[in-house]
Amino acid sequence: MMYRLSLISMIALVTWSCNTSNQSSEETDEQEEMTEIDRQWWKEGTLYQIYPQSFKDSDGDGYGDFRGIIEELDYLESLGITAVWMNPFFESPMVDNGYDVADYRAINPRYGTMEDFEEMMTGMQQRGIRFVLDVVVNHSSDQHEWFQAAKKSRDSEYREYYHWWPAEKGEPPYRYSLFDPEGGWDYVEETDSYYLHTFAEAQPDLNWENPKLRQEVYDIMKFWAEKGVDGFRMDAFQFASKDITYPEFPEGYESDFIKYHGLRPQLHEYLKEMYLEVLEPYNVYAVAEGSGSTFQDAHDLVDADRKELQVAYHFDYVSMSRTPDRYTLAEFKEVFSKWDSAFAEAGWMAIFLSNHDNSRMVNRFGDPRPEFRTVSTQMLNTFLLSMRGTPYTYYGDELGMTNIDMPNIDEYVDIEALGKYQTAKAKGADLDAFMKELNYNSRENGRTPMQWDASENAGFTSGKPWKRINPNYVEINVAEQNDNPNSVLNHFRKMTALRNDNLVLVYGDYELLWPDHDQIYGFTRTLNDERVLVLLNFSVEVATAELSNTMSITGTLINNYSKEFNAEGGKLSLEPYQAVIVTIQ
Ligand code: TEU
Repeated sequence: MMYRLSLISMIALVTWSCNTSNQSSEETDEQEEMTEIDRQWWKEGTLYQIYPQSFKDSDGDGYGDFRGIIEELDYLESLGITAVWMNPFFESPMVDNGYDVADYRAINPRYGTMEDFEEMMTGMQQRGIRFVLDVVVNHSSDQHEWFQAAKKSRDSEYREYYHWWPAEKGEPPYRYSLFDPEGGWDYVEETDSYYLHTFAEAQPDLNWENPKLRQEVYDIMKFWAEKGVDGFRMDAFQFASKDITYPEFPEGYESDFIKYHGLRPQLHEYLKEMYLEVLEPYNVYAVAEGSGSTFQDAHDLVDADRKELQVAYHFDYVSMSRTPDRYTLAEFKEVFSKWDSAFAEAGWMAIFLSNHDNSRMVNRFGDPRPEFRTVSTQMLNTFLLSMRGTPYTYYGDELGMTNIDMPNIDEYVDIEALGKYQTAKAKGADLDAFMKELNYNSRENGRTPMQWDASENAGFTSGKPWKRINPNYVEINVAEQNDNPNSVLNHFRKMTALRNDNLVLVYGDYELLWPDHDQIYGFTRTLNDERVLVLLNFSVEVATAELSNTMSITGTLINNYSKEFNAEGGKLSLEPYQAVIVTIQ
């Protein structure tokens, strides 16, 4: 009902028209009648991120694979999601779990074949789920044939695909590496030179200043666009353009390395070129991983008139709550509210609370204790799915999957964690304190296998899982939650349905209420005459607030407590982690 009312008064300016293959003609007619809003499929609905190695194993080798995902296509559809972003599954020596690509057109056999991929993607698209590919082109693997040829001869046709510093010029100017404690240059004996790597030693940076390399990248993207992918997530692209005169950077510059390594003006030229070569002709969109350091940087990347990328995915919330002393609700409100206001008039962004580079959402922002895990995860999912911006849900967060306890470094395989450990050790840091923090925030937490049921190995694999399964799978799993109407899973499904049916939750203006309240995060969303109020108790205590007398509640859309929500006389009272969305006038 609300959906229809909002549509009547609007005409979409579909400036960059979306793929209409699974839109009904009725919907298309309605879009033509709309005004004011630039409707796009990638703004509406919910995106679900799958870490393929950990989702479902079909052949018992302990690694998730495409056929495992095919087995769960109906599950994906049941979630009410509208797109899937999958982490890399290309040929790779797996130094950084696939973010080190050795062949951009080949599938790592661990995940299956190209036929399996096509069947999986088509299966999603037939269910109204678009597919977003991870494009990792700031760097390749050192096993890529380009690098293998480039490192052997200074005359190789691929030499200029990478960044080199000839040893006869002496030591190269220091460059910071995110994963390598020894810095960003590594020596290669064959050609007596150093190559640059922003990430691990096995991830040499590609030279975007070279037009031939850029053309290779566009050709790779076209290859996948022709296979039918609907969008791209541009991994670490901020670092792609470099000043190849390699100036010295001031000492200690790494504390602000994005300023030095990221978003050179030339990058915008390259993105415009990519837009014209790939995004526009193939009618696909692209998400920016990282958005510079200012709002202006983000706008310059994603505003429609820039013709570069389309969705900003910034890191401000990621920086919050990285340590076990966590965040304050005031900070949380401030970060989300300021980004919302920055995008109120132009541009678009993703909203997320976790991903494969972070620990689990409920540990960082909610309350993982068994008695509060369900309600606090539901509260966070209510938040995620009622904000402006496209919600990006990480697999397992629809169940309330939690961090895994890994106090001992011997169990860690992630290159980032191992690099940080080496650095801490070399600096003589307090290793007990370091391990405590790593256990809380490491990327390993978010990569444990999906918890399907209470059987051995959580129904993830019949073999030995590549990574230890969180022992709490016995309580937290899909099978257990499927039949429980009050589960995190069924609440998530209600939220996706609510968002899909109410454009006010997608496009409505956001207004923060009670900015100083230290328990409640309340905000309204307004689109024409539609108005909803989102009420979230971020605390373990009952929380109260008073509603302004200009607002009256007309109905309840969702409530994670079975007790009826009432607000007699404008007095609100929320149970611990209660989350309610009401309509208001
Ligand atoms: O991450 C890019 C990035 O900027 C990282 O610093 C990220 O913030 C860090 O890993 C967080 O702990 C991307 C991918 O998301 C990441 O998984 C890869 O390891 C990285 O690129 C290299 O490809």
